[in-house]
Amino acid sequence: MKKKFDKKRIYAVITEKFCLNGSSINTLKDVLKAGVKIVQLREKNMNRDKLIKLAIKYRKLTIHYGAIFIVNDFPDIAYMVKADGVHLGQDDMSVEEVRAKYPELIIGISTHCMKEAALAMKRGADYINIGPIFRTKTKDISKYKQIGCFKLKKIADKITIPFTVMGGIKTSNIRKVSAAGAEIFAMITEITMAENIGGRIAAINKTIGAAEAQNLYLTNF
Ligand code: 3NM
Repeated sequence: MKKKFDKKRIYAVITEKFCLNGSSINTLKDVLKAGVKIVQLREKNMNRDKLIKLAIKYRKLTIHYGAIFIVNDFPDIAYMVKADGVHLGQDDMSVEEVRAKYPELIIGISTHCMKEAALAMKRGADYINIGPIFRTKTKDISKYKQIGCFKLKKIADKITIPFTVMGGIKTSNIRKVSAAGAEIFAMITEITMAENIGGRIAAINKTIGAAEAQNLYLTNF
């Protein structure tokens, strides 16, 4: 049955070349042991057989730890390894096509402005990512404007499906992003380049908890 993509706070996106320890699987293990409940396998240039083998390992481990598993870019691989979902870019197969072919998959899509976000909602995405919020060296974002927290709030207010935020999200800016309406934080390097992944995730969780408490206080004030 299709899983619900709901509030899970941390969305860890793993690309092996950004793993400080050099291993996607060891990074995944640390992330899952630390309690993260959504992970994405993001490998744009990996040999297909290698990616499938890696995705099968991801599936086994994520089931063991009760985490949602999303595959970036490849709906066929997501389906083949029984992942929970697929994350699409603006240039990938459309939401409608993926939905028709693989109705069981959660479908997420990257969006970079209100217009793309509105279109993704209209097309029936299960969740969207909004980004890049801040500067990041992890992906070439030169064709996109950084969204920043002011604009994020405007977009967030109009979104009626779950959304994640990405691009330069760090423990140090989570409070600001949370105050702008974000509830699920997608991160690559803040997690995968940490020397102590478990410790970093504990710190992120603590920061999100404090930010949520502060937001609640301000709304009830
Ligand atoms: N997508 P980091 S930003 C993969 O805005 C990706 O769509 C983005 O990496 C988008 O957490 C991004 O290390 C890179 O900044 C995020």
